[in-house]
Amino acid sequence: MNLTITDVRLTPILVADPPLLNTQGVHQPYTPRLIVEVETADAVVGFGETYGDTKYLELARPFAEKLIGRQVSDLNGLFAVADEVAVAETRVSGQVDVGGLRGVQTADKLRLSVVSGFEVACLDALGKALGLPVHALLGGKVRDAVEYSAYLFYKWAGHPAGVAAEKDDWGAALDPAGVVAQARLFKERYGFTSFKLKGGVFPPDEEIAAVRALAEAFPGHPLRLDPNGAWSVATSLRVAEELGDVLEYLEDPALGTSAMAEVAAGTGVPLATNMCVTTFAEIAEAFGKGAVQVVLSDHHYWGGLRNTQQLAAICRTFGVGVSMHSNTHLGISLAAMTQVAATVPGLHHACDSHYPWQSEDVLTERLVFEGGKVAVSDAPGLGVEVDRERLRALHQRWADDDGGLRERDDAAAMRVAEPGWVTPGVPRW
Ligand code: GKR
Ligand code: MG
Repeated sequence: MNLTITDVRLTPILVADPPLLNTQGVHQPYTPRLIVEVETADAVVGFGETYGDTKYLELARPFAEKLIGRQVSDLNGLFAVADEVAVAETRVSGQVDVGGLRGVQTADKLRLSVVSGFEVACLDALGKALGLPVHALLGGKVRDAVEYSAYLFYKWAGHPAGVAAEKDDWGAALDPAGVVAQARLFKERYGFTSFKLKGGVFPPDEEIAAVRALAEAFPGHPLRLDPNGAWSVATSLRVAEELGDVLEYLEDPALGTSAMAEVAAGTGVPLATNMCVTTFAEIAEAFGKGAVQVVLSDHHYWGGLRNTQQLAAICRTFGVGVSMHSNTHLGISLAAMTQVAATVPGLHHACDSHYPWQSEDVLTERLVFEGGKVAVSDAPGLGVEVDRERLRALHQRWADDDGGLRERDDAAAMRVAEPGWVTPGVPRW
């Protein structure tokens, strides 16, 4: 068996995304993703997926070149490659951005997001070469299915008139009744039994009413609300007080570790985050201050599946829960999330996934949620097959784009409907 990497292919794509609202704006009609392929000397091909904006692509290109001649089994070596590439790539050598819905964006996080795409592709290829599922390469599964939660969004019925977009059949959800109707559809279509509402869109009282309506419609089901740090400490505490009896957890109510710690000190409602603990460097302060009770890992920005396992071990050690964050992603990433989640002991909260919102995929067969769960594949690698024609078509859309869709920008998308829109300051309420 020859595990030497002989070719690496990067395919940026644009995939359809419905008009989902968040505190920064609205999703664009198409969103970028990057599909990574590594091929071995034995012609085994492994697939990975990561964020697809230009800054990721620019880092992935020199990274890809450096992988030729290395072994797909050399997963630790990927981090050294990332360091070499980043040193050469001066544009990402400092702080990249302090905002965003996924916490502070540092050069380190950008690098790790790129590593994750290659790590998953290498694991997929290695598994296929050895005839083993990825979960076996990660130490073996401790469950046969992984539970996901319905990811509810306030949304418009469609993208603004005149904007090229795919249609979706979810309808609008702009008030409590709309949110409940959406939740019913999620339950009907996928069997989800826990529900998360993306908040930070409307004044807190309206979102409290929506969660109350969910609690009435689905008594006893786990509920979460995530305003992406849009609230002050006082507002967060008021919402926690009002919804404490029905929330499984409150996700990133306020921005930053200090504010989260203040909220945590004032409420018994557990706090989850995918914004203030997004790198290993952020753990000590947040855990030391008791700022979060559940960390939502995103294997993309934590640097892959093995780093996700390490994060889970640290959380376990400190008595902090772990689950998974999701951003617009396709089936390759859902398969990767499912494989690693299958290996994590003590996964007590259903993972997030945007996948139901993505009507397009690059797989020959979409992954299926049954009873809100994805079965853990025991097939070699990730257990998914890529449809080359779909991949080509979605890449063509990316290649043809001249409208700025290659960078996800929710505020710019909102300005199409509301020309005066600026990203709201924080706290917004
Ligand atoms: O896609 O609108 C969105 C989400 O708000 C996403 O950007 C967040 O990163 O899903 C994420 C979250 O849980 O915060
Ligand atoms: Mg979140």
